[in-house]
Amino acid sequence: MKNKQMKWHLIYKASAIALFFSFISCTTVKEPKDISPNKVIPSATSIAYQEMEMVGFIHFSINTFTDKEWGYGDESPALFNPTDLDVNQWAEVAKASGLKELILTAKHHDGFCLWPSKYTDHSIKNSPYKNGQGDIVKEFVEACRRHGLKAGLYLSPWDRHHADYGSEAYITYYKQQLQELLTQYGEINEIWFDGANGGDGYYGGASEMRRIDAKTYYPWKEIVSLAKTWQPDIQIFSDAGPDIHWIGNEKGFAGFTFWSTITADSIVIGDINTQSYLNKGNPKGANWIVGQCDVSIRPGWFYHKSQDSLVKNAEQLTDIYYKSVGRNAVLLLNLPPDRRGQIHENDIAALSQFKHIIDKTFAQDLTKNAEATASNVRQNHTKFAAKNVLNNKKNSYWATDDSLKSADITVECAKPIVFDRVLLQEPIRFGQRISRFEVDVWETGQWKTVFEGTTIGYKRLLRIPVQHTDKIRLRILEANNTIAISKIALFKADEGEGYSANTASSPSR
Ligand code: FUL
Repeated sequence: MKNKQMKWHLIYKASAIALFFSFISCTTVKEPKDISPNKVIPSATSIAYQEMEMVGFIHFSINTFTDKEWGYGDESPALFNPTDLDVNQWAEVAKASGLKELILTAKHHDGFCLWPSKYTDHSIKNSPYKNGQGDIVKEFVEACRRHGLKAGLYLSPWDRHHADYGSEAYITYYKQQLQELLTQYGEINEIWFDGANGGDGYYGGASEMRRIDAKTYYPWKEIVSLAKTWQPDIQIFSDAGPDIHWIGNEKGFAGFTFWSTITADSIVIGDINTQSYLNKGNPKGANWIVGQCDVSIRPGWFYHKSQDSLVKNAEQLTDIYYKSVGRNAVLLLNLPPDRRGQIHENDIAALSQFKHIIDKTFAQDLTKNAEATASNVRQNHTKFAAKNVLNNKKNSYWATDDSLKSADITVECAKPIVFDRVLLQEPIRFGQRISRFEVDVWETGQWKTVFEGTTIGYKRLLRIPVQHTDKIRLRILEANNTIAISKIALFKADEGEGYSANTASSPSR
């Protein structure tokens, strides 16, 4: 009897458990899978780098004291004598201007080293600065850390001082210096390999012309792998990446069309014929490499007193911002310290106005309380809902069903708004997809096209004439994979931008 009771008890228990589980599986709606990624997608480190948006350059070296842009290589280290060097000021100015990283010219083309390298005497150890006991790389990296900035270093491959430049011995020297920089100062976040290479120079007294074969002289693959061994998370910049690439000009402008993909193997570092390729990227590129737009706040990369009145003003800096950050790239803005060793007051004034303008323009997203609807929502599921483009959740996005080649999304505000800036973003963790889009506004009972665009990528900022409307529509016309958008936001430009798409000769460019 006892056994029979036990048996019934067990059967009862088992069916209750089965019932419970079938109830759970009926009521839990399974979250659909994300859209499938493109063949080429960014690493998490590349996304984090792109999200920094603005980083800074510090060109400071012997040229600061000789009033040159490119030292010949015969300059005496005794000339390097900043009277009131303040690395904290560099970091404070950078931080206040919204830059997330600084990159210092540890060695420029003239070969002078801002750290006491044990492989050369052509360095700070033979300068009056701190009686030859100084190490500006160390001071710089520590100041960046103190201020929560990432720290990067520029080590010029070209060296107009070194006697062995052009031979194998120099390559050994170059690797030794790289090792010093990447192993003696804790975490270094970026290393910058400049493309300028070969020409006349001092070369240990030879004073001659030396040309190298850019294709074969530097063992770049080995250098990159050494750098990654010494600093596993470092981001490496060069014309060909592997992590960050030059944008093809020194004006700070990415192409109107700009893809984050290129085929790195097709690029020879220092080859000027690749400038247009680097400026546009390549939708079929095999590698995801973040585009970086370098530009100086002054005409020169180094400080020259004669350029104190030629500092780019806030309007010019804002224009650069739209053409770099606003075109899916990262802005690298150079702030050259003067002979004191400090960023000049004029540069600080321009920077703070620039920051103020950008902050004001983007302070208020006018789509607050708006609704979004789309011509198609993937699987009709809330995970891909149109309204996802309006929230600030990092990973949410609107997507369509796979079969669609075009689609549109409409944002309707609760009341009419006045705006002239549009922010668009793609969820780039799945790759970069959009290659043609248009933006329309609802005006007197019909749609009017106000912008015709190509790429979007991580971030696209559009400057359009002032619009008064309550409805805006984004039409995606071409994409290389399932259509997806992560953010749409609308803003009214601060007057300080001094740019009006109404009067600009080519509003969309
Ligand atoms: C160039 C160099 O020749 C300039 O002096 C500067 O350092 C700039 C950032 O890169 O190629």
